[in-house]
Amino acid sequence: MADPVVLLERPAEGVALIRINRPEARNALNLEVRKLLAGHLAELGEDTVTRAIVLTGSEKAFAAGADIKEMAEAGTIEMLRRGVHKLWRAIAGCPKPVIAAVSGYALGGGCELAMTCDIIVAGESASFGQPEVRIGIIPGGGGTQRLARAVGKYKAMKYILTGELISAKEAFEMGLVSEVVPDPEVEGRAIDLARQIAVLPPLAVQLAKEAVLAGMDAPLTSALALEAKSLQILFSSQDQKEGMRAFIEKRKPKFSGR
Ligand code: DAK
Repeated sequence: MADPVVLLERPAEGVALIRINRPEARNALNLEVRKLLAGHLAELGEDTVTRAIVLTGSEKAFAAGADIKEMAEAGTIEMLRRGVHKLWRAIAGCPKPVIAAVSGYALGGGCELAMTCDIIVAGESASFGQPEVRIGIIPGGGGTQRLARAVGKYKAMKYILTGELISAKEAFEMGLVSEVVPDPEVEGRAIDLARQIAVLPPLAVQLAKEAVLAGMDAPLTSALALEAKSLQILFSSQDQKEGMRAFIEKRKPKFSGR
């Protein structure tokens, strides 16, 4: 059987691509897939070559949610024992930019997975949603919080309480996705964005991601203090000197990642 998660090392310099590969189950996220995703993201987060990561699925589904068949008969203690929330944390904790390339369905845990990414590129016929309520549960991978933070209380409530799907167009209009592109261009566009990020100074990229994410959870004054400190820290980096000197000397910068 084909690997349920495939890691493609270098579709472009400094870029890694992770593909969820269970098309026969609409890429439902079973434990094996989640563990593989967490493992790959942890490894890519640490290696010195990867600068940006693209996470994608197949043509019909980015991921249709957690694997319903795997959890249908589970009890509370079994759910506790599986520790799935720890895997979610590992996925969300990647220090490098992760770009979701979404084709087809991104539902339930699939929508939550996309929302742990930093940029979401969607195909025109992609659809998003948190339909958990329809099967007797609620979003458990961050959906109640990340969707409300992304689109606001009233839109989030509408979709979480009805389970109604969200078209790519609506998702873009409400701020749930970064860009909508023609279906055949989704992966290429995501790789292109990753390539743009991969040539930038990685410390600045990392601290920018950290400041945005940590700042969203903090009061404005603390968030602004975090931003100021992160900026000051970057003045110790060689890449800051190189970037600014290259601008002044009218040449292309050569970033070292230091
Ligand atoms: N789980 C398991 N199998 C799934 C699946 C899923 N989520 N989605 C699709 N499949 C399987 C179908 O059962 C079918 O399998 P066979 O019958 O061929 O064996 C195959 O994929 C093709 O599906 P369909 O025939 O239904 O394909 P369609 O193209 O007609 O429809 C669809 C695609 C995505 C609209 C439909 O399959 C669908 O509605 N899927 C379910 C969507 C859903 O309800 N998603 C939410 C799941 S609940 C947690 C954190 C998070 C979560 C849980 C815990 N913790 C931290 C503890 C998350 C929960 C969820 O995501």
